[in-house]
Amino acid sequence: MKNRVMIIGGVQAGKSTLMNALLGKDGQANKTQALVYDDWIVDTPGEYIENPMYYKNIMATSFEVTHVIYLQDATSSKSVFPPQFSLGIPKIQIGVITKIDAPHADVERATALLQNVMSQGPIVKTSSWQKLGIEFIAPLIHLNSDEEIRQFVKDRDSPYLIYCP
Ligand SMILES: Nc1nc2c(ncn2[C@@H]2O[C@H](COP(=O)(O)OP(=O)(O)O)[C@@H](O)[C@H]2O)c(=O)[nH]1
Ligand SMILES: [Mg+2]
Repeated sequence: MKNRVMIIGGVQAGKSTLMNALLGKDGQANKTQALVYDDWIVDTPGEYIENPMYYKNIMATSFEVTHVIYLQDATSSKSVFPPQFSLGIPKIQIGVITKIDAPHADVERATALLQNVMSQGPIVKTSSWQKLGIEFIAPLIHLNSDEEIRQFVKDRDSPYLIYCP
């Protein structure tokens, strides 16, 4: 299977804007009403994670990907994920924090929220608007083990990329 990532996160958290930034597409992201497949990324509607009725759609879609991005909005004080949600999806996990440029962004809070979702793994701190941190995401999707990812994070030595715990 070709390496591919599914992005999950709340409504308005910045998933589609991130997808466009990763694919080099500019302009406003439309409201995501259904799964959107483009090249190596699958974008999901925020409703999929906000309403447990749709968890089965997340599970079904996960069979089509090698990696999952758990996305946390830095401006939000709450997580849309149940605790340890990533344990239920046997795919390589990547945490992404969005909107770190925003005036009310709290990156430490977002990091703590993601650590309740993911047992371990990389966390990328990003701004799609200011193009911060996003350059690390495509290379991470090419790596096929947590060990390689841990080494990648160590080698980059960047404030925008950490490995947890
Ligand atoms: N400050 C800031 N706002 C962003 C960023 N990325 C997205 N947004 C805004 O957040 C809102 C939701 O974005 P969208 O990508 O549609 O979220 P989605 O529902 O998760 O797909 C929009 O108003 C975006 O312009 C960012 O990097 N910084
Ligand atoms: Mg969207």
